Amino acid sequence: MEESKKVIFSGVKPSGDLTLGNYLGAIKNWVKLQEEYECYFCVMDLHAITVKQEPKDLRRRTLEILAIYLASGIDPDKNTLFIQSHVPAHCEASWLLTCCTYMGELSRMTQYKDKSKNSGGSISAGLFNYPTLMAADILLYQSNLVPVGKDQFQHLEMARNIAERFNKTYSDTFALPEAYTAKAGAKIMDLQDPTKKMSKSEKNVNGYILIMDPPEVIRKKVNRAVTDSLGVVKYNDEQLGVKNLMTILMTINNVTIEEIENKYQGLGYSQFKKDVAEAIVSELEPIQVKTKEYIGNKAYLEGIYKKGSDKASYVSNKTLRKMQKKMGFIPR
Ligand code: ATP
Ligand code: LTN
Repeated sequence: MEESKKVIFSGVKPSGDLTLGNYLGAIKNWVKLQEEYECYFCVMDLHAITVKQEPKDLRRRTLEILAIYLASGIDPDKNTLFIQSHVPAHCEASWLLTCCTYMGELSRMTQYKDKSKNSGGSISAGLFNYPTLMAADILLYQSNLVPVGKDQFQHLEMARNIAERFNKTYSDTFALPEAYTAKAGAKIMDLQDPTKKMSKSEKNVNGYILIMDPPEVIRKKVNRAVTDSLGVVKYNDEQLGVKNLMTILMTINNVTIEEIENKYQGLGYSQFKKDVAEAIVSELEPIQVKTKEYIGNKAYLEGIYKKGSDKASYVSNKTLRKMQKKMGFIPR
């Protein structure tokens, strides 16, 4: 029975403190999937260093992300939770896949184009090669589904193409992964510029809400969120700021567009914003309390990531050995 469960792989990279976008677009959905699937949830620290990181911040954030996974309700007994750099197969497989990937396809990636614009001229080769490491993460576990926000679809498509190419060249080796998105929360936008996604790498702190932001900061940021002068709470592309706040409310409170539009008819934005802020606060506060408890218990976290990397190493090495054998490497 256990063997027949479909496999899920996903992760967040510790390149900044996690935002409400990461929570609603990714982590919150994982919690719902853990009963039904065989899940691997990873902290993608190797992906974080594609842009410059302060070592002590990387260390702190790596453990904080693991604590946030647990605090959000991901059960370490039902899922494999681990840190990417603890499983060397990811780097090894990534090189093999790099040699099955074309420069042309890598250079078309939107994330690469966006991030290289902001890197001040010195773009690491890692940033360019990022999607092949991501393909390795996914393919090593024979993943069927990858729950990610919309911004990652292009990378996932690429992982699928690489898998198909490898299967065709060397015979069937990888399951073909598919993106999995929940209906709501797939893309939470920046509060100051609702044409771009909420990102932990954004310079303007008012653009994002962090999972660990104190309640008064959350209230202030929502209150300052950009809206418009129309004064009606309506879900449409003319009012991107309002639309984004509605998406947040829908995702957290599980309500429909119509319910929100009806409730705020004739009320303007002030009450609406207050309610959005309270919804966020009541969703995040219990997670913040638990996250702090887990961070205070390093030995417990260590037990989880060690057990996780043992399991992940075992599973991923099986696939890696197959890849090596098929490509013509002498078995060790
Ligand atoms: P950065 O902004 O530094 O590139 P990121 O937050 O986009 O980081 P990750 O930390 O790797 O990148 O993202 C982890 C997950 O969170 C991915 O599945 C991604 O799709 C999702 N995610 C990130 N931002 C948002 C957002 N604004 N809305 C919905 N999902 C998001
Ligand atoms: N690329 C993703 C993070 C990431 C990931 C993965 C997500 C790295 N490896 C494997 C799902 C599966 C991002 O930037 N959000």
